[in-house]
Amino acid sequence: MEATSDGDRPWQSYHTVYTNAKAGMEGVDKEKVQKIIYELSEGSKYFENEKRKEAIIKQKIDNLRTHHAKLTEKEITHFQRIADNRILELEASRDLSKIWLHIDMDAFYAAVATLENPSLKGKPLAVGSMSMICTASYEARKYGVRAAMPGFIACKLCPDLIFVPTNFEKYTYYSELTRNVFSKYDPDFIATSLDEAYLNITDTCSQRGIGCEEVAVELRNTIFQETGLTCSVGVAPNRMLAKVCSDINKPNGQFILPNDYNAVMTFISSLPIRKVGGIGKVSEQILRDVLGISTCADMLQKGAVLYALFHQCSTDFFLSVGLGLGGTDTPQQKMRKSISNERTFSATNDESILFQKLADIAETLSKDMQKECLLGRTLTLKLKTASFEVRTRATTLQKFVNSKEDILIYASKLLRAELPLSLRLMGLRMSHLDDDDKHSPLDPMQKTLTSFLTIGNVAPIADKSADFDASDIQLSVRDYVAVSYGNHAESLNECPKTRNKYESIEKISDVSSLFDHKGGVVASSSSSSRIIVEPYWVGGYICSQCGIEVPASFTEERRQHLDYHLADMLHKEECRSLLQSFPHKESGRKKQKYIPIDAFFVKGQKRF
Ligand code: DCP
Ligand code: MG
Repeated sequence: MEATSDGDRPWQSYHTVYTNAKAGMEGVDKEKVQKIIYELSEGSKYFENEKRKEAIIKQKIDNLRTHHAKLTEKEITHFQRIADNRILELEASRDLSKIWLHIDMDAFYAAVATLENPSLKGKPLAVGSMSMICTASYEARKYGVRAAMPGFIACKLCPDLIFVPTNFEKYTYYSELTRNVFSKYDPDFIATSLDEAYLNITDTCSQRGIGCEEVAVELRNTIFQETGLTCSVGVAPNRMLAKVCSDINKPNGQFILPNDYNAVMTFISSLPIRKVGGIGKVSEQILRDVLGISTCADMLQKGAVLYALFHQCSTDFFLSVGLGLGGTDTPQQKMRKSISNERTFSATNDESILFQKLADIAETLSKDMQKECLLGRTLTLKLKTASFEVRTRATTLQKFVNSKEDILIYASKLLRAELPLSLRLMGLRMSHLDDDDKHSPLDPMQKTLTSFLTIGNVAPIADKSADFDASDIQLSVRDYVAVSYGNHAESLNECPKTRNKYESIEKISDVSSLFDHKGGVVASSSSSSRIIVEPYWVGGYICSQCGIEVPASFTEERRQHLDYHLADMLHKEECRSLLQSFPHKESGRKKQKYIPIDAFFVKGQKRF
């Protein structure tokens, strides 16, 4: 933001999520929008939070620049060799045999509102309220109005703006209609939100002997016939590229990137990094300001320095972006098994209100779980404070649960440990799920204990890939990560959002959370005897803990997956301490310090 360094035009560097261009905002007078947003938000908590984040990022950029400047020729040569080898390996993994289609409904909530009330057609429309809007029609976007923007700012940008309230029943209804169509083209389609999905259309194309272009046109027509809504489609050899492509001809358009090496490399050579899912505002800023990287192709040129400055899994991701690689296999269904519900509301520190809201969320979550016959064992509480800091706290239960009462007991315990606090969002997520007919409630505890006894210490191996001390940047990045989640769809005003097991993520957020990994020891259970290292993504997509693959763009999936492992680690700590009371089982082991599980939920302690 650097608001003070720009003299009489401080808004010029005031880049917020509101000033990011979305489809349909190409001709917008960016400076005018920035000025209005700056003036209206100056002094607000949002403004303060943006300043705080900016200071953290600036510090990180300075540290990285210093580190960059200190790199010796020998180090550069060393990292260049690593980068060259990795590029060869990544290239060898290129799979051009699959055809992926990404579909994204156009101005979804606004389009549904217009369908229900045709008099709104062609008018500047915002869905939401004065405090927050969820989306805007393309007519409104011309004025700079966009999702996640407070309504009062939107009004200033577009005085004729019409507001309509949200209607989640309707969105779910239309979303179901679209999913019925998707399943005809790919029964294993991956829905990433109510209005977006990835379809592997390889089989459809070959079985029907038609090209992907024809499939895309037919699919869009069918969606329109079934729903009356338009959508945009991108087709490419992998999901990363397909998503980029679906945005190119929005609204009501499509873009096909052929399954051809030269076509992919040409496409990627001038693609701005920001267009790639997982590279958000912060990643873009860091890569640009530290290394002068602006296009995907630049990533390949800077491979050595990337390896020198960032953790291997981050750099692997960057290089794969530079090569135009992305997910081509359908992730295992198991990975999408988590269920959550969250609400945004006007910030309050009234504990009775907060506990009432928590009870409401627990009730919705419980109902959704029961509807899907799911039981869960890892409960995560997500909080967004009045100052926009996001915290997550997780606990692993001794048994699988899905009743409101059970969920509320543990959720309340997690919340109580954080209070007093003024909050604007709360959410509950249940992961580590199972079908309720598969296990008796006591099974998991038994299973964990047994596996511990047979496998022994399962702490993952610390990353030793780097002889680089990242301690200088680690703290600031951790802080940033804690505040960075949720720029996106979490800004709804009092609107419940339940994701089911088929909805893996709402939106892609920033891969900058990966930056923090060099030397990424996060939880030290006992400083002398044992170190727990947070699992990380080997090669950018393989979990270091269990080997399961989750593509980089599945940010929410990854978060849930890591939550699960972290909670599991904590649970194993408990088991380990229990075992210490049986010396004959522990002979030959070093004494472990018992860390009560509650210690990890102490106020202010961040695990993410
Ligand atoms: N949404 C939200 N809050 C956000 C972003 C989105 O509530 N910050 C909701 C409203 C959108 C829906 O999710 O209608 C789909 O999000 P998209 O990002 O796909 O946006 P749209 O479908 O509205 O527009 P586009 O045509 O750009 O896809
Ligand atoms: Mg959309």
